Amino acid sequence: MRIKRFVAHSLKEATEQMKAELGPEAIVISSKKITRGGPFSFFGREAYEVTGAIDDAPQAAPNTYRQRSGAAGFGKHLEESRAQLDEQSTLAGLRRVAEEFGELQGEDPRPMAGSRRRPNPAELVELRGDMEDVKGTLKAIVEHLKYSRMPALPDALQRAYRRLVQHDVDERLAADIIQEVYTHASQDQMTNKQYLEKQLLTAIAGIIPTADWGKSRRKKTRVIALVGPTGVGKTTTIAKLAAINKLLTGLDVGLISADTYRIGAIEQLRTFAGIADIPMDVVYKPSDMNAALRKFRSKDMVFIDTVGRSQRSKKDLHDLAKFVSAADPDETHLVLNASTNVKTCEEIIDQFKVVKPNRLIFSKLDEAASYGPMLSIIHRHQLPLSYVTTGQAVPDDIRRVEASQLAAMVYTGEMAHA
Ligand SMILES: Nc1nc2c(ncn2[C@@H]2O[C@H](COP(=O)(O)OP(=O)(O)OP(=O)(O)O)[C@@H](O)[C@H]2O)c(=O)[nH]1
Ligand SMILES: [Mg+2]
Repeated sequence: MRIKRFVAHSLKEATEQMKAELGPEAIVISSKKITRGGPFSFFGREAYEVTGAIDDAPQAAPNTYRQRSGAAGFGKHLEESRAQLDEQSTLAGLRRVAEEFGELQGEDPRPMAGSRRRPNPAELVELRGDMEDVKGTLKAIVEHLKYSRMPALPDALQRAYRRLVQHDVDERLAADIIQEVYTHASQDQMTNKQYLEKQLLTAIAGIIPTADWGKSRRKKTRVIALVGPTGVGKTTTIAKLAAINKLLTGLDVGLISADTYRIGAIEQLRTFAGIADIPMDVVYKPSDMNAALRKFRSKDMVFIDTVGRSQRSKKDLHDLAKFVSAADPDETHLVLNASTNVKTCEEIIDQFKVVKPNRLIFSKLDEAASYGPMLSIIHRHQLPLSYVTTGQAVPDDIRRVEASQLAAMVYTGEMAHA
């Protein structure tokens, strides 16, 4: 890959220079107006800088993909490309960019290291800005190479890969899913869009762990606790579940509130319990939990509402864990807001391990821009998804989603119909 900067009085002129020098296949990696002084300032007049690149490495010939990558298919190839990219292209590119950068600046980068002169603050600021530019340029190159190195993959699968990534599915996971479809499709099937989409949905569904809905074999009463960060919808979800199980399924249900921390929390659940005519008890300390559960021992189901806690407060989580372990629930559902980014969800799951959740509930799907993060999280942690909630209405806005429905939601970006 060759990378070069072009400076001219207009963007058009700079782009034309780039095409003339690097060829018509060259791509613009970045462009900007130059306002500061320096070697590109054209003596104080406005100037435009275009950084162009051309990948002069030979491309894989179409349809040799399958032969070259063998049974391991696309994912392996992508991994190889990534490794190659990381270890060779990127490093070599980095070196070249650094050299070209030095040349363009008219400086030899080495004297800095050897000389005793300390750069002044203005130089440091400029250097930092330049480094940011280089970082941005390299990121763009990596993106470009990633896509330009999979040209032999059938169009339908390339589109599917992009669609999954656009819907916020982790790139590696998306590649694994595409690989699964690619390695199992014949040459004819590769051109059948409907077939590929069906296989794709099956592949996505295949990586979603499913919850075991069997009744507890330990005891008659199924004890279900909901835990999670603040405001994710734990109490509302308990109201929905309790109402459905009592009013629609006809089960005998009890409620326990262990949230004596937040002002109004107990009243919130008590109001609902009154409306739905469900008995409710309040547990102020972990040692009271047993007595409350004993009171409800003839019930079919007991739901325990807990206090919302930040994943960043170890002490609070430790206290919460005492309440939960005193209840020894059959199911502990960790509630996550579907709009929370993957990194934060990861942190929540890691920190909430002290309360030993064995199910996930994603709440507020009605507010989420995409469902890809849910797939990445469920898959990575192998925690089955028990419910999703889709609005504030009790009890309507809650549902179980089958793996196939979730797969369709992730792929289409639309909520699946019940
Ligand atoms: N849009 C939307 N709002 C929801 C959903 N579920 C709950 N909410 C709203 O989210 C807000 C907080 O809900 P709560 O049930 O009190 O949340 P919580 O997790 O119990 O909160 P804390 O007990 O304070 O930690 C309320 O306004 C609910 O109506 C949902 O699925 N979609
Ligand atoms: Mg609550």
